[in-house]
Amino acid sequence: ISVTPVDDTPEIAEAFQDLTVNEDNADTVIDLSNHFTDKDNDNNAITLAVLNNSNAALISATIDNYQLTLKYTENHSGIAEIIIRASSNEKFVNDTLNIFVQAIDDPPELLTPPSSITKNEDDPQHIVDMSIWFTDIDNDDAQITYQIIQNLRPDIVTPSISAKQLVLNFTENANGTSIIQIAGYSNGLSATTDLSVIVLAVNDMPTVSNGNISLFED
Ligand SMILES: [Ca+2]
Ligand SMILES: [Ca+2]
Ligand SMILES: [Ca+2]
Ligand SMILES: [Ca+2]
Repeated sequence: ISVTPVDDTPEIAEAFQDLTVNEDNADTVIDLSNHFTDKDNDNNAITLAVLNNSNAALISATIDNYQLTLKYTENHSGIAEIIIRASSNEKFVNDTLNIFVQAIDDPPELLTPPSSITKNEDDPQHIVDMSIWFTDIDNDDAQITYQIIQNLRPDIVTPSISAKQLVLNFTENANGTSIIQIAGYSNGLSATTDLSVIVLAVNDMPTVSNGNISLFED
């Protein structure tokens, strides 16, 4: 009687559990050195490979020395299915890892800081477009709303907001420098920026306060 040795396929020793992480999570490293077994040989004779990654735009999956490393694409969320193949002496088994990356609402960010504004005393109303100041990675920037947080010199300039416009009205005969702090809000989160408003003094023409003007006679 001759007994022909049978090469058994490798097996999954401990199946993957679903993995849930947040957007922009640090890399996940999973030790796979005992994830698969083979009756015929030691685990270190098993070779591992990423057979398929259903969402490479979301996650990169690499295996080095039985360590599976998952890297998450910045500001991306969604689902990926990673299939790992364990091969041993030309036989193989696959295991599937489901990964759920949950979206996180990022606060808006300052995109284009406003340039300072220099005006002359008694200049007419000035309007500033704020629509390019802030950006939000999660949604259209058109959804950002604005609020005046602080005005350093209300005695020289009065700011008000109309949609995405900052309206500046200047106080008569007042000059100096004000700093106006503006917040951009997106879905309850905010960023702020400062706008410098410089009002230059202008020498007013002398005015006649009563009808009596004394002129020198020669
Ligand atoms: Ca085997
Ligand atoms: Ca993010
Ligand atoms: Ca986000
Ligand atoms: Ca956001």
